[in-house]
Amino acid sequence: QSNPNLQSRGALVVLEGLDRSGKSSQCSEIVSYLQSIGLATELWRFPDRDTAVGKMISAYLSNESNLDDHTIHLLFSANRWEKRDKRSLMEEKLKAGTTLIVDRYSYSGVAFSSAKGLDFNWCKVPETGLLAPDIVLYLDITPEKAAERGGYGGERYERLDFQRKVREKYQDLQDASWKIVDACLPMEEVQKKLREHVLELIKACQNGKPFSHLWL
Ligand code: T5A
Ligand code: NA
Repeated sequence: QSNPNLQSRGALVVLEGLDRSGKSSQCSEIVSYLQSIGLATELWRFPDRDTAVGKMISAYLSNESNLDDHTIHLLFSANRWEKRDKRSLMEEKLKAGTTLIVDRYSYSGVAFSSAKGLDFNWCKVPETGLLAPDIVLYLDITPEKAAERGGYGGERYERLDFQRKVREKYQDLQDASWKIVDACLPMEEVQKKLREHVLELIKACQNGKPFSHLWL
């Protein structure tokens, strides 16, 4: 806090969880809330389906195309690296004081691909060197509960047996930056817990918190 080399910056917040755990709903809630109290905030999401790579990912997820497991893994990773293109846009935004709320990140990349049977450590390698989130808010739900929510079954990974494996892999990825939040609570209660974590973190980042990179 007293170190003059530490510049005030925005926070890098990642939401993770199984399909239908409530990530997208909660991300937009947090963004609106933070903006409403005057904090510069942006919503990011991965996959970003709008880029050239993102369009390939989107076709794969909706079963319009088939790709080898390694290939799609690297595309998901490339989709994160392309947002880094020469300079780190993410880092620039954060340094300018903007907080980023990110719907899925490298943890999804590793959890989903390793759940298919790819080597866990191999899956982590292409993510190495990306900016590490200041916090990972994991929306915890059983695959059975998640499946009871609307619209399940449309995309490639939305199967119970598969989501069970993904949940195990997520458990293997947990580190000190993770906060586990019960995603089965009513939405407002989930939001309250997320806000508390995020506000505390933003304060720390305003006082200057060093950046770190995956996978530390
Ligand atoms: N993937 C992703 C990889 O394999 N590798 C990678 O590197 C990355 C980044 C697409 C897929 O890609 C995989 C993971 C995914 O399978 P996506 O586009 O983010 O990822 O799609 P989903 O995660 O499937 O997004 P969903 O829209 O299904 O889930 P969300 O965002 O978690 O849930 P949300 O907010 O849309 O809510 C789902 C429903 O639940 C209700 C909501 O109203 C909504 O109807 N709900 C609640 N109901 C009761 N109580 C609560 N607390 C609720 N919260 C939400
Ligand atoms: Na989503």
